Amino acid sequence: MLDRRSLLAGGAALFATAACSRSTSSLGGGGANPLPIPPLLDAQPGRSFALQVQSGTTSFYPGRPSDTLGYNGSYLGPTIRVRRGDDVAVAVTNRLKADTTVHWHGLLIPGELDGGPHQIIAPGATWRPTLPIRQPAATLLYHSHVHGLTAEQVYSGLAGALLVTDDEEQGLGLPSEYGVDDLPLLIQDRQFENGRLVMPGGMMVAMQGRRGDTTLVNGAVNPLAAVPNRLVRLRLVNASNARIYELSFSDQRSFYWIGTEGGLLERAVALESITLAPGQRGELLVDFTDGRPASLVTAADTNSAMMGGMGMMGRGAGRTDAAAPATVLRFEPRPSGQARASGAVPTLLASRTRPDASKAVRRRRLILNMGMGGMMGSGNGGGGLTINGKPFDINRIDETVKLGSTEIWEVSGEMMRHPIHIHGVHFDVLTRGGGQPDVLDQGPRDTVVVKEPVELLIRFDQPAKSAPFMYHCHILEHEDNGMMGQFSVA
Ligand SMILES: [Cu+2]
Repeated sequence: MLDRRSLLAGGAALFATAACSRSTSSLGGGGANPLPIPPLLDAQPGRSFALQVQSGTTSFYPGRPSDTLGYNGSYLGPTIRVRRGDDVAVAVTNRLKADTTVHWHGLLIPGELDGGPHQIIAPGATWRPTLPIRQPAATLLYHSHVHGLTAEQVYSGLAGALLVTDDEEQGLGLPSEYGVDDLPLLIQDRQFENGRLVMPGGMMVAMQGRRGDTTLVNGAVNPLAAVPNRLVRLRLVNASNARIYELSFSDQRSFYWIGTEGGLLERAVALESITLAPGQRGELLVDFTDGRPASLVTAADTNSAMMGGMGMMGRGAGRTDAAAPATVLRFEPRPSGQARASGAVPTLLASRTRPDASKAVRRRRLILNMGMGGMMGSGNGGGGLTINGKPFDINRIDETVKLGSTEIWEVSGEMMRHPIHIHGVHFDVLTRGGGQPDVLDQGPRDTVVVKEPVELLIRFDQPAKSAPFMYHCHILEHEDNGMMGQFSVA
């Protein structure tokens, strides 16, 4: 049996050492690992930050090192914080033996700064974009987006959280002590064999996306978060390759949903569960003042292109339990010693000007195809994974959009649920399946799940002329195998 007592023996200790105010020695909890808090890389003082893309080893289980990738560390990366209004000078150095890119997922910046497949960073090279931060406070993420290797590089660890802050957000009195009552939570599923990370492959992976039977938060298995017994802000980031989580608390407590990919909602929404697809983020306020422990749990993974579910078909790694319900993160509230003056949830969070549907000048339709070719589509030449029947071609611009215009994109997906992500924009969900959007569709978005057609109202305010923007399925194996297109904005 694996000894899960402590993560500290392994290479992931670099995160734990950065957990500053959290005492790791105070965490008992019978086999749990203290939730690692990624180091905070605050770009505000110098309006700059640097990332080293590197390989290393990480012991998810003590004494069982796995080969992994990370930014400024062996697995995942620091939490980068930038401020609205700043121009942030970035240096990303690639210490890998392979090409990589760093995509600023959700940042509204011109195409040549986006970090997509066109901004390759060769081994040994340094990429130096300057990022103009001009959008409201939000929880974003950054990750590899080198075409054909995105899924493998993200699975190996190339992802991190990117926070945008501004005066309006800071004036709300939301929980804001990083790592204490304001927690970034990167949720991932991974497959282990004998305690070592393995990368499932084969036809099922190409078809369904790479999934695993173990849930990690911030790189820790079986994590436990000690939180103050007050209102706590959770910044959920689905950094998984393919799994859609249906998240709730083990004691069915309700919580407030306050933010989407694009930033804060206009009003907090009381919920008991929330769905989070790969690439999506959700900010929650959870009240721990009663001091009672609770677990964030996920329902079974039902997103499958196969009749009868994944378990019938076996899996690349020979496991059939990756779709099971799982505990994601346990919380243990502790007396915080300081009574928080304003523990209340603000009624109004943000005001925003929504795009006007009557201003839409054009309608486009995207169908995320799997076809029967998807059955054979294990990589190149299978042909089933496309958008509108066309597999991704980096030399083809699929759509040309006028800068400053508003459009309606109708997007649907075949055979299973697909998270569509569009670079360089935020959008609103106008309709879903021909009717009203779901409660969970509201707010400014950059990634939404489609199967039934959804109508997205999009304003294109960022130029993409010298390099195009991408739109793609955020099941990374679908994206790598062709379910991606590109558009210019000029
Ligand atoms: Cu897909």
